[in-house]
Amino acid sequence: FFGQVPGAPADVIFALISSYKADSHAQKVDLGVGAYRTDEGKPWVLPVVKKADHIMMDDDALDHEYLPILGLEPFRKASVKLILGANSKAIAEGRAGAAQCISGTGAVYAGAHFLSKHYPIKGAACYISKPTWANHRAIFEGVDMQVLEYPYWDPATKGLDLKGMLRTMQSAPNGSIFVIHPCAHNPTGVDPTNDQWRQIADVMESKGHFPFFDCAYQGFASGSLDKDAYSVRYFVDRGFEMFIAQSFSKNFGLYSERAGNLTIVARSVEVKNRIESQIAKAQRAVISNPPAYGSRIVSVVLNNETLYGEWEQNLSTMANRIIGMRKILFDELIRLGTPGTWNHIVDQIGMFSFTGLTTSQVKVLKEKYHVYLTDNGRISMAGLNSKNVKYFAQAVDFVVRN
Ligand code: PLP
Ligand code: TYF
Repeated sequence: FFGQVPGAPADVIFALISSYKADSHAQKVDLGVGAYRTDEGKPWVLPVVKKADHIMMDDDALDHEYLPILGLEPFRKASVKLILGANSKAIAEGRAGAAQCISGTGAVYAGAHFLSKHYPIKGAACYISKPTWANHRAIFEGVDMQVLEYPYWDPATKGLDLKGMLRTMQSAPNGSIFVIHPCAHNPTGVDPTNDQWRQIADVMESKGHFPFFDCAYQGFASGSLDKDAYSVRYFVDRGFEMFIAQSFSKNFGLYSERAGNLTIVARSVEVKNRIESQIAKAQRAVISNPPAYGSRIVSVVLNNETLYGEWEQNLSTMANRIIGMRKILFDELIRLGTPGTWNHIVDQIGMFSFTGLTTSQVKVLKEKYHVYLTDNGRISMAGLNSKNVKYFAQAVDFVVRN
């Protein structure tokens, strides 16, 4: 049957993980995947997650029955509250809905799939930022939507190309779909300011565009969960209907447990219920119902004031270590007198830095220094630690000079 099937290319990031693992060099450095590491370069199980684990293990009432199709009720409620804020008018008015999904990826997929079936404007295109997380294109093309790009990164300023972004939003047909990173943009680490969000909302409102937020790093950008939700809450206050895909992979360190949620802000309770019913129908055919373990952990923490406070502290530990590494890397490059400007290393936020290194420089980093990062020059800051940051700075210094 399958003699004609062509092979598909490997996922870039997962291929990078494999080549890093296969490298036996003692000083190898992994700056590829966006996963938090301790200063010892090890994965970190958050202490609050360990606590939640024990609470669950001691709970004799827990069983392994199926969850409902849309997932664990207290998880869904808490996820919506986390992103929209406890005082959100959308929650008070009962028009905020939720579907537990297979982590952030599954939430983007569930939303994209729904839009491909039910978006009122036939043939509406979906705009993603240039650059963005590679899966955005794959997911929206996978549900047969036309994918276009809006400018985001300005290589000249190593910052946001706000003009280009607004120009594209302005010239896109009315009612287009825009996938937006609410905080800690992947891969650039560049976010709009509050005033820039206002300008973006102004254009999107006047054009009747639909915002689809993909929130994979709440708590990682500013270290404050509320501040990181600013853009989403601002858009809700302005009266937008929207989807928000939420991932708990990074902020809970639950990568493999696939805990995520699609928050839906609709114009009315009625419409919210109908959207949820359609997503439930689609979800039934794809996963039947979501997995329980990760969502139970998240739910235990989000629904307990003490544990919530501990989670915030764990988040600060991660965010602050990353900020510290930015500073050390920056200082090192300045000390070495590495040609170019490096302020963007400390100005960018979240898990990633978009260094501005070229594909050929990245190649030398890998071949000569055993430093692994994506071809676009993105580094996962969490891969840097007190033992390898100077080595990395020297490697960058070399490739920039040669
Ligand atoms: N969206 C963005 C922008 C991401 O960077 C990621 C992963 O890092 C995700 C979504 C989804 O990740 P996951 O499926 O592990 O929640
Ligand atoms: O960009 C990253 O490193 C994270 C991790 O299919 C990731 O988003 C990468 C690829 C993928 C899923 C997660």
